[in-house]
Amino acid sequence: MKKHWWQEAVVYQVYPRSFQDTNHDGIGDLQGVIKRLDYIKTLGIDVIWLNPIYQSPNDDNGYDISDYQKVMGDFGTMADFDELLDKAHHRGLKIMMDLVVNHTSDEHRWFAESRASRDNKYRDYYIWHDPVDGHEPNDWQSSFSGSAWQLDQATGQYYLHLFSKKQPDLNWKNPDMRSSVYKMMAWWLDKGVDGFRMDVINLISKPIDLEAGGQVANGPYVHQYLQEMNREVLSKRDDLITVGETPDVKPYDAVNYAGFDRKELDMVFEFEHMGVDQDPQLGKWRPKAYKLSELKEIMSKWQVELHGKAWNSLYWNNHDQPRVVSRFGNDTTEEYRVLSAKMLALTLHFMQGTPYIYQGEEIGMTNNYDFNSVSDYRDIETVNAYRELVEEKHVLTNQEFIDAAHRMSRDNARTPMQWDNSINAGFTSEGVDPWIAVNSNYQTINAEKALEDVNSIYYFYQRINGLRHQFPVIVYGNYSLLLPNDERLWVYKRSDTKQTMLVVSNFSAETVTCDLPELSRGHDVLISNYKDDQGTSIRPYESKAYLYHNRSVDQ
Ligand code: TEU
Ligand code: CA
Repeated sequence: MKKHWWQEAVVYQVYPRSFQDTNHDGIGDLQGVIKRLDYIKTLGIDVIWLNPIYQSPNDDNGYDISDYQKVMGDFGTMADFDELLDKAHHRGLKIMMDLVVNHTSDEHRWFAESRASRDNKYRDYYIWHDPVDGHEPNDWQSSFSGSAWQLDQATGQYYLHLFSKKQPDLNWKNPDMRSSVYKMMAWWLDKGVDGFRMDVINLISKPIDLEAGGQVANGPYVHQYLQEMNREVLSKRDDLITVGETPDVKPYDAVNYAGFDRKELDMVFEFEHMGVDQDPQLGKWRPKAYKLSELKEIMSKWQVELHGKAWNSLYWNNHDQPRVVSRFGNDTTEEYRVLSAKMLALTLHFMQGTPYIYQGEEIGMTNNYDFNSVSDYRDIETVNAYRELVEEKHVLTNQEFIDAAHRMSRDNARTPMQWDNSINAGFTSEGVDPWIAVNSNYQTINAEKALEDVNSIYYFYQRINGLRHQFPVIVYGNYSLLLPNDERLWVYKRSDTKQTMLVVSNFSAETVTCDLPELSRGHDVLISNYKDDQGTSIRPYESKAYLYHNRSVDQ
């Protein structure tokens, strides 16, 4: 199998709006990212994924783009971006941009033209449909509540929007539209960016039959479009990194999107493991307890079914997901928060795939339980779901919704990065109101404190990143799960011809005896979140990696 640099890389995701404000407007900006490049480099990062920085009315915080080749005023200027790119490259940090081409903002000039008249040359850049019996063309629903169709009075047709009504879906069947996207991509690559994270890229090909119900993902022409994009743009550059965000994919889909020989994408973000604590009907708005055995089964399946065929991404967090230490760890005490954050990091990062660390994850930032009214939330997904489920359909009470939002709202990931224990956590200056409230635990949880504490989660991530760069078996080795049915321990092996590694993690607050023979063999403890090793006795949230030299533990 040909090796690629991005298989050994570690990515750090920056949500600029919430990362660092430097011009006292309460909104993070590009100069703020520049200010924190050394903090990111010191963590052992190779690539920074920047969430969208393009001109946008911010209906969906930048995922509604009105000009792909202009920087959003809130974040600064193109000169600031050029400075960031240059200073990142000087530090050996690559920059991956967020490519949002399933849809634009309704304020994009293409849409302004498209909606102007039925015979406008941009009409076919979007997906328009006549009313059916005076109503929406079908029953597709937006991810942000309500119908996925919006009637445009001027021309008497509906346009499709899988997300907000200010995010009209682009028509990928239109070759002129596709070539406009490829030109824009090439423009950014000519500036020297190093790759793209592609937003809901498996939604770009809509089902042929609009009467088709069910899922829109993985439509009939998606692979033709991605192979064309690769041919026209990506293949013409060396050493890019690309990752597709692909809701509703299974491993066999991923082998088609990210197969080593497919000439489409390098890897994808799957969502299967992010669904273990969600209700089948109400999803995140009726969260449920998850079973470790189910989480292990899903992630182990992805490890095994992609091995040798395609590449995995590895993530617990991003700007759409709640904070993992609150979700799959234990944030109820400082001791358990620190132990379980480290346990989650080691468990994830010693698997096969490219790890993505979301800002704040490296200091164990938690969900925000301070928000007690829907007015505290900023995320369109949360606000629209409240209107639909509480106010319109009365499916949930106000408190049930707030309890669910405390656990699952995307805003849990979007509260400002906690840099120090000053007012506003050093995200913005004192006396300035940040665009969303800072989590009140910033005096306990902040980067400055982490950098001063050799036992902090930050330095544990730094060690993990170092080990990944040191031991090929972590990157390329086989993966096999042990104790699949155990609901407290996650134990897996990584092996190649030279080395075997064992990772043992306790997802519970109890001490568990693990009498696997592997635990009593001669080994070195490579890394642990405890100071000592008590062999088969695995303490609360303990996580350790054993390295067996020159022989498989089966021997
Ligand atoms: O998210 C796509 C997506 O599937 C989200 O709706 C996600 O499933 C949901 O938020 C999880 O609760 C991408 C971006 O990451 C997201 O921020 C945007 O809102 C969305 O696309 C539209 O661009
Ligand atoms: Ca700012």
